[in-house]
Amino acid sequence: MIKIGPPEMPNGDLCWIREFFDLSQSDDFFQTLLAMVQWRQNALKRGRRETQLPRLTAWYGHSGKNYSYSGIRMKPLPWNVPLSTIKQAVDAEAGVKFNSVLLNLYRNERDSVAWHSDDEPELGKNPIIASVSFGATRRFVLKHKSEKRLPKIELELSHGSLLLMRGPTQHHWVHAIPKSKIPVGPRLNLTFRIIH
Ligand SMILES: O=C(O)CCC(=O)C(=O)O
Ligand SMILES: [Mn+2]
Repeated sequence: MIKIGPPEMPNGDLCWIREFFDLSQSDDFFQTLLAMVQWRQNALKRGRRETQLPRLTAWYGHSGKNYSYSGIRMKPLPWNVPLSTIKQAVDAEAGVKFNSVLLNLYRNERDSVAWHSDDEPELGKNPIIASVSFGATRRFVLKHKSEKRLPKIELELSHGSLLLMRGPTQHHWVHAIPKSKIPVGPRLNLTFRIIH
């Protein structure tokens, strides 16, 4: 377990467990979720222009826990067995009960997520976010919103890893998965959240 916080990461609180799920469990979850999840291609609307998100997404959770980001409204699909199993393990580690999960499928090196923080109002103040990764390793980068001189923090989020982001992290830091310059296979990421 690697903990990252002040002074290396002012206003941040990360806890990273690289082999949270073992290899055979991770292989299993990866294959099952790739096939079973109802992946969608969402688009961002800016005026009359629509831009497709550079990844596929899905939203699962307790019924009624709707989620909106960048103008996209998502109604949750009901929990399935692999997602509930992962949720149980993540809840136990984080010491909370998550009620929803946003899934991202990065099909190859060209898929990405742009700089943002998970700070939608329905997540409340100082939200805890639990991020589970399966498949190809991708670089996850964090940068401070106002202290531009602070170095970026980079983590190689690998197959079966769990990253907890807590406390004021979302208020002070943005994060991204940049496109990769070298070819990579598919990667799945699950961010468990508590919608109030
Ligand atoms: O894929 C990741 O590791 C991060 C995804 C993410 O930041 C998000 O869905 O909000
Ligand atoms: Mn995020």
